Amino acid sequence: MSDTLFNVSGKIALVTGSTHGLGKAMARGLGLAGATIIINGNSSQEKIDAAVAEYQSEGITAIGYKFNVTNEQEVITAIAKIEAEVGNIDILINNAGIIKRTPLLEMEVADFKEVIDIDLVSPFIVSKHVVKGMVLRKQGKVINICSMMSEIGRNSVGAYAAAKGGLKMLTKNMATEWAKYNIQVNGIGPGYFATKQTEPIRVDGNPFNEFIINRTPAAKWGDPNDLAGAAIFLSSKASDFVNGHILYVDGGILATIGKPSNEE
Ligand code: GCO
Repeated sequence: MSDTLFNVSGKIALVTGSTHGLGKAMARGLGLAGATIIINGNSSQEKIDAAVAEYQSEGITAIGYKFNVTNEQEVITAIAKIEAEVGNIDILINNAGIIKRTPLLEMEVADFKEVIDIDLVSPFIVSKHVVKGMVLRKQGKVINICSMMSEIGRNSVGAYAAAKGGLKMLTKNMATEWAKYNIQVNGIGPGYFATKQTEPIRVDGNPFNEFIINRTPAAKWGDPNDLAGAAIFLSSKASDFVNGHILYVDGGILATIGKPSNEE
């Protein structure tokens, strides 16, 4: 029974920003579960090729496409190409994102806008063009990668928090508009994970490292592979009546106010 419920084999999943980090871990999880993975990145073809080779070495069917998720024309062209060369996209994970850690009073408007553009506007652009096909087929799954910062703030990440808070509401609105086409739109809200993006705040000796471990009931940084289960659930039949939900995978951070550092 659960075999069919959580089955994603044969499905085609586009994961934006999947050459590294959380996107890669989620794409890998779906790939190991039998989905065909469309890898996307925008930095270089070499990086995409290297990621594709890595996925393939694990027996995953993966194909790479380089395009800029903030450029609507590039997105339209890439999606048409993917659909012609690989097939219809069943699952879209809007994962590509950046962070700039700059206090608001010191932040340039251009930098603020760049974060909003990549983290909030691009999920709109990519979804708009992928979902058109899903509407025709009356079936689809969209997962927007949110954040702890969809719910709470933190010094220096104002633009990112504004984008991720917006992405939570965009998720709810997409769910509202598209549920009638049998398209489920949900979010995953990762807590603090050990990735390259968090490396600068995770290094030993940085007080933030100890702070996060103390702040997280599970008392550790997450392993990116811990996101695979949530990605599979929200990509499969098991979530067919789950709409507009943000599934936080955070070791319990949002469940608690935290504790003083001298408390076990
Ligand atoms: C930060 C982090 C964020 C978090 C993440 C929490 O500086 O606060 O780097 O990116 O890792 O988004 O959900």
